[in-house]
Amino acid sequence: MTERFTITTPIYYPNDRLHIGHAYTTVAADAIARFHRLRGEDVFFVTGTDEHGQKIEDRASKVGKTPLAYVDEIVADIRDLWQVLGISHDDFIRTTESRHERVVQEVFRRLEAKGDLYLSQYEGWYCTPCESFWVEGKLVDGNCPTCGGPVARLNEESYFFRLSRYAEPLLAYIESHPDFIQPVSRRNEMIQFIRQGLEDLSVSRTSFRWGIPLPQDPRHIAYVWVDALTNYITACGYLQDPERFSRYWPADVHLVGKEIVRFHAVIWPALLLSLDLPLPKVVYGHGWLLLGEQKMSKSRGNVIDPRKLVQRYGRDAVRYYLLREVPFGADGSYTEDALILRTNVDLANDLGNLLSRTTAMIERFTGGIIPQPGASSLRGQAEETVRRVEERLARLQVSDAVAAVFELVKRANKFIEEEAPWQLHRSGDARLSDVLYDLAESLRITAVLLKPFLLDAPDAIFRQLGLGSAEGATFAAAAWGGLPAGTKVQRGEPIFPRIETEREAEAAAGEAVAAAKAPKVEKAAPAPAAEEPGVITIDEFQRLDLRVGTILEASRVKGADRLLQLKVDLGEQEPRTVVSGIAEYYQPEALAGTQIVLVANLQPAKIRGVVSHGMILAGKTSETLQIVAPREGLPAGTKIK
Ligand code: ME8
Repeated sequence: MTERFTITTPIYYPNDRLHIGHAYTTVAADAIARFHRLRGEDVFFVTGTDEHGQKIEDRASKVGKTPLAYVDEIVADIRDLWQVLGISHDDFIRTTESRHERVVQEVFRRLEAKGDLYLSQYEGWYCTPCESFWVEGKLVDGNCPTCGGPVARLNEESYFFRLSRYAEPLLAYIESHPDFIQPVSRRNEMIQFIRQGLEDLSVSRTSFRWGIPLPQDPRHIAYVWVDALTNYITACGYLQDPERFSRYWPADVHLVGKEIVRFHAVIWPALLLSLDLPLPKVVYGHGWLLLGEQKMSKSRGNVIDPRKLVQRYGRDAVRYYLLREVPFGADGSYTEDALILRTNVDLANDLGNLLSRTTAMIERFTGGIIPQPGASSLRGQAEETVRRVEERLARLQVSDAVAAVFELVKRANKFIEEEAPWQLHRSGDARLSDVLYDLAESLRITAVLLKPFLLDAPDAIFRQLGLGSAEGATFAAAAWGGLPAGTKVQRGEPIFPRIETEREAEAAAGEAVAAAKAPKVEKAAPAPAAEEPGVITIDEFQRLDLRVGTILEASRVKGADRLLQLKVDLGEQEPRTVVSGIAEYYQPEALAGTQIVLVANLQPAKIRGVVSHGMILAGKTSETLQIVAPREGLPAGTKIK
């Protein structure tokens, strides 16, 4: 029988637009879901919206809308956001749907039948943004211990769920299921929390109307957390589709932010115990994305819009950043600079260049045809990488799994420098085909392993390797040797163009920008000049944009004995054309793959009819000339300082 796998995200409050904190959880869940699908499992991945409660009622009335009209608009926006990010959920549940209302009402009936529901008086404090009740002793300086915001005194009739009854069974369950709450720090917190004793939970309200009325007493509206948590069983078909329910419940993973672990690891399992339903296998509480020191949150208003980032950098870059940057489980700060750096270093330089260098060399050295495999040097590491990705994702170590793939990419880049295929080619060494096959096959496996995380790059890599689309490739395709010899590569555009920061763009525009600005700064003090003649300041040096490049192609310039025309990969969208006076010292055929240092912001110049965009550095004596290159090889585009 096919394995099945159910994963959920929190259902988000549609009280405002979502931000990258929400995207963080959803993209991580998406990656895990895609991984299980790649392994051929029957996956059920559900996300949705938590639409009831006072907060939404208040927001809607402020803008003069009915609560439903208000949430409808935001929900449409949320669905669109998930599409923009390529989220592959199988169901999107809204708590306002009738399938859910029916389940919540039946849950209340069953809690009552079990003797777990009673009417009493509630006295305490309520935090509306967190939809949480607190007893006096739990407040911090009189404020909500979760968000630090003000709380309101409540004194009203309420139904209570006998949570206290479940403290012992819950503790026993948590202790006998070490994987139930993850990571282990959250598990320990929860054990502490339950050991202090659990009080019965107020599960209904009479102070607002926007919610699901209790069937036994319609004056009362279901407490929003009972309404919300129940979404997980509604989506799996509880009380509606027994076959589906027994297939997809219990969930394998509830992925949530750490601030709501308490609801998922205490209240929810207690409700399930009362309903005689199996408990979810794992509740995983990941860390927060911070902006500076603070949690990014709708109520604080310090949020980043994921859509803008996707527009600017592409969905793969944003997904990659979210999945890779912060060790999964821990908190981490968001910065746009870090996103740009990740994209430029890992995606543009490491991965993009590996692909462009490999396909360029296969074109030059074997006529674009993938050679026969021979003795392999990368196979061991590629197989180890497959094992690591599987093992880490199975343990929900998402960022570590992504990192493992990029270790293989780094190894393959280093392998190019070690083996110097252009030299093997020059000396007619038969090992050339082993090396090229190793590189191409490592790239193909990388593309398969990246499928849970990135959506466009795997296809682009497959296409450039001449393999068509990556869509049909399952995890089994990551086995070494799947790349058929004889395939014709199809070099294309760089898959991840380097992102220029504003500062760099200004530097590259160089003279033009300086000249255009000149009249405006006439009265400003001149930049401090160096004291000694012939000495330059650090600022003057920094105007030079020196970059590592990789020669993709070289040819002679017609009618000029000393000139070569080079196509140089600088990690930019298009390779640069550079004309260089090195023809007396280098054979053009031998140059593909060679690294150089380029003055990248030199004013373009037309030389013998060819426009040259930069100048490569070389040392010259009376006998010889040598191109300057980084000693161990560096990714194309690396800045020399
Ligand atoms: O809590 N960093 O909804 P919500 C990381 N409706 N993740 C973040 C984040 C941040 N800065 N900000 C938000 C609710 N999240 C309830 C859930 S579930 C039965 C009901 C993510 O809209 C994280 O997953 O406030 C967090 O738990 C969730 O969004 C909170 O979303």
